Amino acid sequence: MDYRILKVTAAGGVATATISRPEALNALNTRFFNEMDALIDEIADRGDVRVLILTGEGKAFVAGADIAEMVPMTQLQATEFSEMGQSTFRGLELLDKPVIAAVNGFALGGGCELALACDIRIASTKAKFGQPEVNLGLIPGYAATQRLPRLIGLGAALQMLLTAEAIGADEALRLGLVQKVVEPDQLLPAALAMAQLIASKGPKAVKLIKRVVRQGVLLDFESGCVLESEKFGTLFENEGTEGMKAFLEKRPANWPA
Ligand code: CO8
Repeated sequence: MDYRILKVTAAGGVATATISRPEALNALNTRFFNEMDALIDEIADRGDVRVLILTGEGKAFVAGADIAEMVPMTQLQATEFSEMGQSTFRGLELLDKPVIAAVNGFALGGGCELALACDIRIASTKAKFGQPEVNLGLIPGYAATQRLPRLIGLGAALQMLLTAEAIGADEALRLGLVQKVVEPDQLLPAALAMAQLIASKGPKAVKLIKRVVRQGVLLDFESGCVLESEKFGTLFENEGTEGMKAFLEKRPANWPA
């Protein structure tokens, strides 16, 4: 794929994709979704990448879906634009490798929804999160109505969605919307350190934790436990056996391919 909006680098098991359309505060257009779909496929296939970091260039992470692209849309086109974004963001959740959002600035509307679809969110003190769709006479279209209440609870989610008031990084941390807040110059180092820590763990276990948690939250408790036991078993005579032996032999694990 000829990436024009995403700037992708990879080193030490970690890929970083920087959303780079700063003149429009990285607003999400059709080109972005096509590139992100291609990136998800690429990261899934790359043996040298274990964790993906998403961040934004300039003062925004992403200031929302591209309002200029949306304004002439018919009802059918708008529904399709919403479905396209939902499918891409679901792709991040279904990707078998963890995705960390390093939120550098505005994460509004579709930008907050993109962060919500990542597995872990780290925010700079400059980050601002909000769902301002209601200001435009719209509702979210990339699943914030579904992911936000699941992440921060019904009352806090409805407050954000109905008032359109943006919140800062500390409030986002208090609500559990982000996992960590750091100074702006520490954002990428902190995301990279977390990504490298994850990349050093058993690769099959990392993949299965994401899969079992992501599937499990959509299941009832008993079905989720059945899934966990089944996947737990697959790590024996495999990576888990090596990890346990390494512990007992007081040596670093040599993860099987
Ligand atoms: N779409 C398109 N262009 C944008 C967007 C956007 N979401 N946000 C900013 N821009 C552009 C501005 O138009 C401006 O362009 P220009 O220089 O050509 O005038 C440039 O980026 C810089 O923006 P500002 O001058 O406004 O910068 P400020 O620092 O003054 O303000 C803000 C920053 C507060 C972030 C402001 O830009 C803003 O309020 N942006 C819009 C935020 C917003 O409402 N986002 C939600 C959009 S709706 C959405 O995301 C719904 C998702 C689901 C869609 C479902 C599909 C149908």
